[in-house]
Amino acid sequence: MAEYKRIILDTDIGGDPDDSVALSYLFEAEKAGLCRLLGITTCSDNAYGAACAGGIARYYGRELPIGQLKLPGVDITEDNIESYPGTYSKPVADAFGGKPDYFSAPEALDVLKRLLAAAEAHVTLVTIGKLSNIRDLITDPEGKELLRERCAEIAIMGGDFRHNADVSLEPHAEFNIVGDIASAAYVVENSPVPLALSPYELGLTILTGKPLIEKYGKNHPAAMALMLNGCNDGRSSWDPSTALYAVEGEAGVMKLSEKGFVSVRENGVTDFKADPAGHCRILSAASDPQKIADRINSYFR
Ligand SMILES: [Ca+2]
Repeated sequence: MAEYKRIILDTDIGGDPDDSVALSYLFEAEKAGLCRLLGITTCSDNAYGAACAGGIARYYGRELPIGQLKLPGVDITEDNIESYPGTYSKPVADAFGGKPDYFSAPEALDVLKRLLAAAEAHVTLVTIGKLSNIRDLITDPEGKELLRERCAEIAIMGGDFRHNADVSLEPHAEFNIVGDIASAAYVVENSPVPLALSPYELGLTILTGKPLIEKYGKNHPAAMALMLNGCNDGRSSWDPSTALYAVEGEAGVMKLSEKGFVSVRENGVTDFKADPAGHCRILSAASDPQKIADRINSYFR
């Protein structure tokens, strides 16, 4: 039997709908025998991230550990939880019976450590939100050791490096980096395992998810997420491209840069400097970027 990729996903699901498309791709790839999704953690700025991810898992007939980052400094109770809904996470969780809820969900860091400790072979960690949970994992001595032992690579949706190639461009600070600049800076500097970064410019112009809308309408959780956000032609593929790389590698449609170091400025702008001693590489399209979207969408038809 061909070896499959073991995947752990950390996601800020509930805001931008491309997380829901990425998660659906992972479950479709799992059905195709390409990977096994071991568990999910959320770093969402809403209180329904875990339940939303659980709704998508339930749609695909899967039960798996799901952890939620309990929002630091925020005391969410039954009385104020409606103030933290996210744009689509609550409707998707409600419609698809998503569990666990915010109160019963285990802490994301505990789930990450438990999943790594139980992994039978090397896993690929995929992050498609801010890097808060990953910093927590690396600053935890046991977590850092588990990463070193059990994780082959972290695939990160984050950064924007266009100004490094064309110095006339104004640098753009990317959303996932800006969401927690200190954590992003810490992770790119201190990760004990190699990093592959899928930058803003890779997924920006290519849309995925439309076949789910055409085939299922609101009967599919990711299609529902897209429709609730007005993305009836699909959504930019930042997160799905990162998931595709984690499962299938360059897949003939992407290519990795040479090795180097990524740094994060105080304002969230990212820079890449090629260096054979570096542990970071940057993804780009191998040829026509549309081929990346076509490959992801092919699982949804
Ligand atoms: Ca995301």
